[in-house]
Amino acid sequence: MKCRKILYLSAVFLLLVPGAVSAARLIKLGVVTKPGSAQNIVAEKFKALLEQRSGGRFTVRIYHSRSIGTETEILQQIQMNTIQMGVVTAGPFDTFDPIVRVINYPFLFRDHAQADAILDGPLGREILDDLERVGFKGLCFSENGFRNLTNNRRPVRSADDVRGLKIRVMASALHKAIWQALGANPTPMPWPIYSELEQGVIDGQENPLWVMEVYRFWEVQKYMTLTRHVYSPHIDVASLIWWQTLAPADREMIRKAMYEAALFQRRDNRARNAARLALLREKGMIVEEDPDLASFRARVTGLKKMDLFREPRVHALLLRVLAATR
Ligand code: EAX
Repeated sequence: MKCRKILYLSAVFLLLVPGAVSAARLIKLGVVTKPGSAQNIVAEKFKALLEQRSGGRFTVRIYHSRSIGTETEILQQIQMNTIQMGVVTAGPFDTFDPIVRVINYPFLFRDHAQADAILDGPLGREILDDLERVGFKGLCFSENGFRNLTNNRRPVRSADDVRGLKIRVMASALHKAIWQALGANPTPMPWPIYSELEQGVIDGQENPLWVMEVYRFWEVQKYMTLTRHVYSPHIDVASLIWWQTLAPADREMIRKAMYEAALFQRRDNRARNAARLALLREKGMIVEEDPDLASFRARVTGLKKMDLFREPRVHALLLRVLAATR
């Protein structure tokens, strides 16, 4: 009898409280790279934290390995809310909002500590908030990492050695301009690029050390130069349309889970770089650890005057970030 009453009361409660019985809310989250990649480590950590903390009210489904398209296509789907979240390299954002070029500026950050201080601080927040104008809720930054050049033609020690190399770049106007300024022949191409490297369609590419490890680039690239020319964050974003449907407490829970996932992944990524370098050498790559970076810097200083930064708000922010990192 008592039991029946409870059943009845809970049924009434469930009818009266909309959402109380709705199935767990499904969050579709896109990354372009495969399991084991920097983006996936963020995504998996986020999934574990959020599902546990929400007591299963949220379920995160990760789409990886280009199963829902390139990074540009993932961003388009987030804008439309056909998927809700993404961990996406900052590069391809620059065709959506040119403000992102500011953080992809070459030789901007001295080291990880400086990158963290700026990106986790008010300047980083301004960039994240600016993304609302193009339909993204910017949550925080995790990392791809400092990018390094690899190629199959010759050892690269100074910027002169780059001349004429056919280098794959991301779908980013700034990345293309950087390699043009360096004298290379930049070729925009979406990820992944293993077969293009293997077939010699391109001579080289640039990415952080984890990429060379996870995608076995020692099999298709001979020379690596630790150029660290761009510090490449991921921007961890949600669809603004979707975000606006969430209760404030859920927003807070999601934001915190993603930030903790980002902090976890940055630490994890950095801790493994020394071993990666050793592995790539052991596998036969020839590594230039101490290139003539002054020659690289000299070629890219003109970029801040380019059209890429002509919008006043973008230019103003670039100058402030340059001043803050000097
Ligand atoms: O993480 O396309 C690229 O070069 C990106 O760095 C890619 O997401 C690999």
